[in-house]
Amino acid sequence: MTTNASLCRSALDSLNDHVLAPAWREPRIGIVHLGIGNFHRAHEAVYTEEAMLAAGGDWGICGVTLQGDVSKRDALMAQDGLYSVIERGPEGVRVTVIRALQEVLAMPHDRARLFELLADDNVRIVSLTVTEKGYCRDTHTGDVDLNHAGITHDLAHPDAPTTVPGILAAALRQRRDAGTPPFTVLSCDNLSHNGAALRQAVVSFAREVDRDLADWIVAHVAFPSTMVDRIVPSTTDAEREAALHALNVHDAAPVPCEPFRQWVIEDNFPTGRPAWERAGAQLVDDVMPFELAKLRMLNGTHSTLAYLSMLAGFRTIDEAIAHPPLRALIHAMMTFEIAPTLDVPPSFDLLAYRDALLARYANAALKHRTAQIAMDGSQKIPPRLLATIEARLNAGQPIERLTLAVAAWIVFLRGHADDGTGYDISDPMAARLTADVSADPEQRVATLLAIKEVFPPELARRDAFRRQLVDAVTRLEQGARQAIAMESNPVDH
Ligand code: CS2
Repeated sequence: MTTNASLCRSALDSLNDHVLAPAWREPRIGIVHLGIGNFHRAHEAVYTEEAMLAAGGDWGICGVTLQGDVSKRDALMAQDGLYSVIERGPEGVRVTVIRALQEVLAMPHDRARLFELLADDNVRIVSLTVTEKGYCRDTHTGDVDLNHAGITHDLAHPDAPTTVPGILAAALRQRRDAGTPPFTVLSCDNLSHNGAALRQAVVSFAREVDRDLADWIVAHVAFPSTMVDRIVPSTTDAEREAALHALNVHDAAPVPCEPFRQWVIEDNFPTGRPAWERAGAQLVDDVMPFELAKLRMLNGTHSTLAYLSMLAGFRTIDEAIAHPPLRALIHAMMTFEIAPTLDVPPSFDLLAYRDALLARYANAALKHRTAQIAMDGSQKIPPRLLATIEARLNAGQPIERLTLAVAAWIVFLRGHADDGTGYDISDPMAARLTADVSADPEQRVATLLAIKEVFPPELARRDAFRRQLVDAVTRLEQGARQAIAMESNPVDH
């Protein structure tokens, strides 16, 4: 059966089998979310809808895209904010239409409406998934990077901000000036101490424009930390077809994801929050152990798999993990090099966590592209891999597999796989990262180690690290599959 109908709220009655629960009261907007990408739509939005179904509350979401592109806004608004989440797992496919998203805005076009909502005291949470680069930080100080073009713009035009720190500072200034209680700012990005990192970026930006505002933010605004987890690839035609097949209406913006999801949240919301615990979120006092475990175990091995795969020619994570030597390498890397750096509560079984990750990677229905994970390496490598390497070096422990991962990124920057297939380097620092095309690995490693935005100088100075990196780059240049096989021994070095 073919149809021309598209998803819209008036068609929800015919979709009762594809919503979380048929009864639904349209909420007012209580959350503004910056960075309305696939991740948010398959994660926080789903938790929030379930929380509203279980416990009520006006926690409708207004999603904001910051990239100047109106196509996502238009596609979602044409569907009244509805879209389907397509869970793909070993048990099959489940298609659910999510209703929590009430409005979508595109910056800078909808600035007036965005600031109207940010001033509305029914909006009690501003959450974010803007990826590492959205924080515009100087990686060493953690303050906003005053040389960042967007920050320079926003400091010159604080009433027409374009960056995340600029938008949040302007919105909080509005609240302070109007005497409205501030919203809670909730980072959902893969950064260590994401709440504190965001607070520092916002406060350091505010300090440049208005010292009192900076002090007011420190005194009054909560920035809880979170650990977010769900593997959410980008959308392809396969999802649009799956949605049409299941719903018999067109969905231009479905989101694929794995069945697994996890959200650990520091419970610090002075003006309230949805009952996310009713949707399975863990509300805790200290997120740190969970955050670091996820960042180092999952994201660290994801990036490792991504760069080695780009060289060896594996297009998806499941294809990569099905290659026995690569699986053995990742297993050993987690067991011997990453898990020992983590200080988790006794109830957190790191080896079970490792095994669960390997099982998630093996999900052949998901087709999570390694090229997607390989993007933005300059932003991802430091928290995912370099922090672990530093911890191990400080403890006098070996770093072979972790170093191979960083070396794989360096070789990846040459722009082609071992079989000669070319690919683009998508990274805000791409020009600098690819400037040195010297054939000498020692020279290239030295050039990259000198980039302070990526490599902390204390680490770059360590001879043992530099030497091992040069060795690993040399081995990888002789063939990634061979280098993987050499590192796949299941032993602690
Ligand atoms: C991935 C993450 O694209 C990437 O860099 O490592 O998006 C990963 O899938 C999520 O953090 C899983 O929660």
